[in-house]
Order: sequence, then C-alpha cells, then structure tokens
Amino acid sequence: PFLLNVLENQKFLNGTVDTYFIDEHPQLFQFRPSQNRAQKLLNYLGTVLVNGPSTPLATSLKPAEVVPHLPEIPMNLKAASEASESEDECEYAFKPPNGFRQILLADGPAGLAKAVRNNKGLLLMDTTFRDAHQSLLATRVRTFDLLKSSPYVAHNFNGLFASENWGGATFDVALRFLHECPWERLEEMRKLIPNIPFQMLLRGANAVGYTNYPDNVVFKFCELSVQAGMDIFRVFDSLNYLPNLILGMEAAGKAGGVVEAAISYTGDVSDPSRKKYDLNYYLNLADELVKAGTHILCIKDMAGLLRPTAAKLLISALRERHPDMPIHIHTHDTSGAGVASMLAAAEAGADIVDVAVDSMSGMTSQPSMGAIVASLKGTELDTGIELSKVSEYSAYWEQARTLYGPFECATTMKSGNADVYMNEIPGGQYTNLQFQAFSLGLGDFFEDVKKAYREANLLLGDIIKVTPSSKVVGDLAQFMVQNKLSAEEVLEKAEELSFPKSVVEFLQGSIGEPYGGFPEPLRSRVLKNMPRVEGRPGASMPPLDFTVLKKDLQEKHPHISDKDVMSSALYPQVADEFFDFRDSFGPVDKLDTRIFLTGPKVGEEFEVTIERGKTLGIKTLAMAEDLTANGEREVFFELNGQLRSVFIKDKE
Ligand code: 3PY
Ligand code: ZN
Repeated sequence: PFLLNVLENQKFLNGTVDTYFIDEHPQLFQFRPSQNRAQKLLNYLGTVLVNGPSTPLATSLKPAEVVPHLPEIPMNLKAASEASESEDECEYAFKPPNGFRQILLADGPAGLAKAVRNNKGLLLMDTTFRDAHQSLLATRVRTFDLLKSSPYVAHNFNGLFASENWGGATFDVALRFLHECPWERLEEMRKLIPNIPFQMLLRGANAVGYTNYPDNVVFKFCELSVQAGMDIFRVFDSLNYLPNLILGMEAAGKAGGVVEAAISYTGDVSDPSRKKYDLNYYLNLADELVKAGTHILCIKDMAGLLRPTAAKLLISALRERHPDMPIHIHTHDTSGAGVASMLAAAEAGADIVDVAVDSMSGMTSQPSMGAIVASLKGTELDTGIELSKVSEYSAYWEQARTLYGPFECATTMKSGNADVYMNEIPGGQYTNLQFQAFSLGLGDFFEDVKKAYREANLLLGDIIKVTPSSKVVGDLAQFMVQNKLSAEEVLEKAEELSFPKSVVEFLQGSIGEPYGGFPEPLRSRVLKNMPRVEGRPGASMPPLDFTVLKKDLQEKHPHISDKDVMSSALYPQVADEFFDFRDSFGPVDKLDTRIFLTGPKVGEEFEVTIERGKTLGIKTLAMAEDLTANGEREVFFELNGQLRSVFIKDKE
C-alpha cells in the first residue's frame, strides 16, 4: 500500500518535488517478497531460472517432459474454503471401497492382526511410496507425484494390507532436498487414501534419524505421526538391540499405532557354517518381540539376503512357534531372487510380503508386485489383486520415474547382482555407494568398496547392517579404500589412525550394543580412554524441552507448528534451513516435478494449484539481460494475466 500511494501521488509523478533521495536509492522500489504464496513461488521460479536448480541434481540426465497420468477418479470439486470440516466429508465423488483400515479403525490393532491371520490369500504391502524410491531414486519422489497417484490406489488397491509411504529416509530428504514438509505429505495422502493402512519405517530409538534421541522425542514423534495419519509402525534397531527395539515399540504403541516389530536379517540361516546369526538367534529374538507385545512380526531383509531356502526354513519355524502372530516379510531384490524368496516365504506361512509396483521394482528395490500377483493367480494364495490394475499403476510410475532422471540409479546400475550375498550391503546403501563411486569417476572404486565393506563388517565383529549401523560399515570401508588399508593394517594401526566419526561413536556405544559384544581388541585400541555409553543410549540422555525449542524457533520464523518443532528436534540444522526456505519461497511442493527441479522454460505457461479450488496461472515472460546496480536480475512473469516481476541476486 505504501508504494502504491507513492505511485498515485500526482506531485510525485509530475516530478514537481525533489526526488533525489529516491533517485539515489533505487532499492527502495525493489519489492521485498511479500507474505503471499504466489509471490513467493515466483521468487522461487526466478531463483531457479537465474541460479539453477535449488537441489543438487546427481546426474546430467534431465527430468523428462512428461505429464504422468492414470485413469481419472472423479473428485468432489468443492474449494477447500467451502468444504465442510466434518470427518466423513469425502474427497471423492464416490467413496473408495473399504479396506483393512476400516477394520483397524473399528477393531483396533488386535482386530487387524486377527483379520490378517484369517485372510486366505497372500497380502501385499506396496512400498512404491517409500522404500522403492528410497532405493532407486535416492528418495527424491515428491509429494506432488505421490498425491497424483493416490486416488487411483485408494480406488483400485483397497485389498492391500498397507501402503508404506513414510519414514526411513523420506523424512530428512523431504526437508533437505525437496523443501517440503514431511508431515504435510502424510496428512495430504491420508485425505486421499482413507481405506488402506499407512505404514512407516521407524528406526527404533533413532526415530527417523541417524542417531539415538532422548526418549521423549521418540514418544512425541510417534504421537504426532498418528495424528498426521500414520497407522502401522515397523520398528527396527540397526543392531537388533532389544532395549532400543522395545523403546520404539512402546512409543508406537502408546501413540495408538499398530506395532510391527522387525528383526533385521543378516547372514544365511540355511548355511550351517554361518554360526553367528543362526535359526536360534532369530527364533529367540522373535520370542522376545512377541513377549514385548508386538501386534505383527516382521523379518526385515534390508539387503536381500534371505534366499528361498532360508525363507522356507525361517518362516516355517516362526509360523509354528507363533501360530496367531501375523508374519510380514520385507526384502530387496538386489540379487534378483526376491520374487522366489517371497513366494517361498508365502508358502511357508508368511501373511504379508512387501512388493513395489513393477516399474519401481527390482534391483535394489522390492520385488515386483505384478510378478507376485501373476505367480499366485488362481492358487490358494491368490492376492485378489487385478493384474490389469497393477499395469495401469505401473505405467504411471514408469512415466513419473523419468521426471527423476537426475537421481536415477539406473544410470549406473544396469542389473541386479548376487554379489550382495557376499558384501551384505542394504539396498538403499548399495545404490548410494555405487553412485558415489561413479561420481568420483571411479568405476573400480565400487568393486573395491564392496570388498572392503565385507572386511569392514568382519572387523567390526560381523554386525547387523542397516541404517545407521550400515553407515558405520560403509564409512569404514571407504576409509580403508581411500587410505589403501587392509583389515590387518586397520587392526594393527588402530591406535594411530583417525577413524571416521561414525566408527568411533559406534565403538563408544552411541547406537547401542551389537549382538555378541563390541569387537576387541579393535575397540580398546580405537577408544583408548574415550568415554563409553553403558546400555541403552537414550536412557542417559536428558529429555528435550519442546516448549523452549518452540519459543526459540518462533523467534526466527513466523509460522511454527508442533510438527515443525519435531522436525527441528530430529534435524536441527536441516529443519532451520527448510523453515528459511519456506519463509521465502512458499509451497514449492505444489509445483510439478520438472518445474520444481529445473524451472520453467522462458515462454512456458503452466498452472499451480496451491490449495483445492485455488489455481495460479503462471507464464514466464523474460529475464532481464542486464543486472541491476546491486547484482540482481529481474525476471518477468504473468501471474493470472497480470505482469509481475521479481529481482533475484545473480550468483554467477
Ligand atoms: C531405512 O532405515 O531408511 C531403511 O530403509 C533401512 O532398511
Ligand atoms: Zn528396505
């Protein structure tokens, strides 16, 4: 309003007043970004146009120019402002059919468990929305593309046991690289999928982080997750350390969630020469988890090491021992044997197996949904899912995947590789390490790292390897390759070497105690007289004061919710940068993926729906050739037919 008054002032416009002050301070007329969402988005688009992508693109592959689509599900087209707030207000013109979530809502976790055991066919959990893209696309799939396929999933896949759509690495990647709020993702998906249970991956006492947190953080995290729409918590610990596992189970249970305690699987139960993690190890741990009150028992085969024969042995033993307990199997298809293993698990009595839709399956992701659906068609274990629907859903992701070309693992990974049975690298980490090797321009480096990974694991005492313990092993492996150290040399020179931080902290006990104890003499040599954590790390951490944290955040950022406070409790710096980003650039999650990643083309017209019933029409007009006196470039847009421009500091 201030500026408009100046511009409407006749004396001022006629130049009959002395305007030297203004002449000398042109920046007075450079608009600071206002609070309005449209203006913030223009700021974002201008910034990407002037300075390039806001998120580092991992490869030179560009996002494709496709608009992925699925058969349309008719929606209730009321604007958000008119929509009633009532619970049963449906987003759709016709409601999606009921699913397991209705059973959960009516009968609670025990009722859900019973329904699962009573179900005749094999149940599937679809990991497309979480683990599949964590494994294949560096976790980069955005809320925008998830929401676009959600109506189709709700209407056509109501027979799924669950959709895994949250947790693991998605939380920090959303904040860090996608500049979107993970909590909003969950809330928005919940509105579109009211009938299929949502499942998340909770790293036990590490919540969705890479380190142990104070207990009250884990409890509060689960409470907020349930509020945002989460149903089932797959709880694991990266060392299968029972006290950490139980802490996570209690937090999920207290929040009202379904508890799915997971045993992380390593080694090979079908090989009698692999003694550390034998059948008894798994059966004993399963007994403990059942005793601790889990609703569902999971075998989490994060590296894809559970061969068909091992699956048969392990699952039939568990089935016999815990006849009423739903058994849920997770694997990765790294070796290529994933479908065979899941079929073996199902035949041995597993109730639920994890799959990803065909075009997002295979290699380091989960085995293919279509392959399993087709394999069981007409058998006693028939999944009841229609293959033609799987194909339509797969076609959507086949297209959507090309938007994420810059993060595509398939630029380096062309096939599965059974060497995973030797190196035991978890799916997500396998792709990451390969990526790193290639980006260093060292194809051979990956081969060396894989071999070193195996040695590093043995040096550390043959531990369970999954986030974050897998990072400890990976860091040590890279350290060995970079410094050309053999396992013997590491042990010999342990007192002088400066080990990666994660390795030292692991040996200090900061993520818990490995089965069979810490490796000696390595531990004593590395730690010397450094402090050690006794027992469960979270137990000795003071609780976090959420009130103080919220007050601090509110001093710096205008809109801070309790969920934002939790993001900050888990990832202080990442969250702070996200809040800054959001304050200046607004809801970038509403932009389509190509435009988000690489910006619009000059002359391109597109729409952005910032809330239901509120759509912006944007056209990129031009970028100024010359910079302003203070190094800014003006970018011109048409916003709903009106000329707008933004000034962007040119970083060149
Ligand atoms: C994660 O912790 O993110 C995993 O996917 C582990 O398998
Ligand atoms: Zn996994």
